[in-house]
Amino acid sequence: MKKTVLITGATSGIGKAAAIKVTTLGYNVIITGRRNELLQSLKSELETLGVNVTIMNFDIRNREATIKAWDALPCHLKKIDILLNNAGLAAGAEPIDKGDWNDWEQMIDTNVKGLLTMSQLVIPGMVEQKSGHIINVSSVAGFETYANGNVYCATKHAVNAITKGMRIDLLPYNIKVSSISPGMVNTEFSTVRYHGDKMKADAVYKGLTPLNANDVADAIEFMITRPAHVNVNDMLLMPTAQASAIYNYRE
Ligand code: NDP
Ligand code: 8X3
Repeated sequence: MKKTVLITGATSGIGKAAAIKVTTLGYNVIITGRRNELLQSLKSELETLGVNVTIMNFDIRNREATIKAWDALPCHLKKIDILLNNAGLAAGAEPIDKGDWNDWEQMIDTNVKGLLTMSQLVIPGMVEQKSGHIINVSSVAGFETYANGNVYCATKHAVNAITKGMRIDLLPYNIKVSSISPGMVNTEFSTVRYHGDKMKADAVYKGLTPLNANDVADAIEFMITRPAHVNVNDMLLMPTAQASAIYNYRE
């Protein structure tokens, strides 16, 4: 029987690349996000590979909507083998004294509370079946705090703490818990961070070659294809031109 992967935030970037990757590997997939038209077109694309694709269309900040979407799944689809907690964003890049409360709330509600809501829905099934793999998308920002990164970095530090806590608490149930922590990846991330300002977003990647979403999907493939007794705790994946959150080399 094909295994099922649930990916939050599959409408673009890393989540979309991961959805394409896992379906190519033969997994069935549940894809989530707010932009339903993008979910529909991805579903049509992936179904040509002969796998089952299910859409869950909700805003992960809305706990009730997330629970409702989960409850609407047929029972057999609630048996999740791999949960990729990917939905997330940075909103704004301001010093702490100038930050926007709405941006802060959006990041905390998506990156931390959304991840917890989805995990809380999926974990009981994994505990019951005594198997599963949770992969949380963290960031280099989960290890380092950089200027104007304050709250975004805090959310990814929280993701790292939650990942470690999950790994400990789920030990008796044969559930693998990993995180993947990329540096710069050229997705919609920077456009979202700068509220649609393309000039600012493009400047992030100027003069260097960032990772692309498929590079991250390749790393996720490595994680999910290890033997049963091997867990990748974390993978810090950087562009060659980025030594840390702060040190880059630009031509
Ligand atoms: P994208 O903006 O391309 O993708 C973000 C995804 O998250 C989209 O599918 C979006 O779907 C979904 N999402 C965002 N907010 C919500 C919400 N409220 N409800 C449901 N879904 C939501 O960025 P990336 O692919 O780069 O980001 C994916 C993850 O990778 C994030 O957690 C990010 O923090 C992390 N990351 C990114 C890095 C980068 O440099 N790009 C580096 C390190 C980590 P929709 O808008 O349709 O709801
Ligand atoms: C995204 C990478 O360096 O902008 O998590 O924080 S960074």
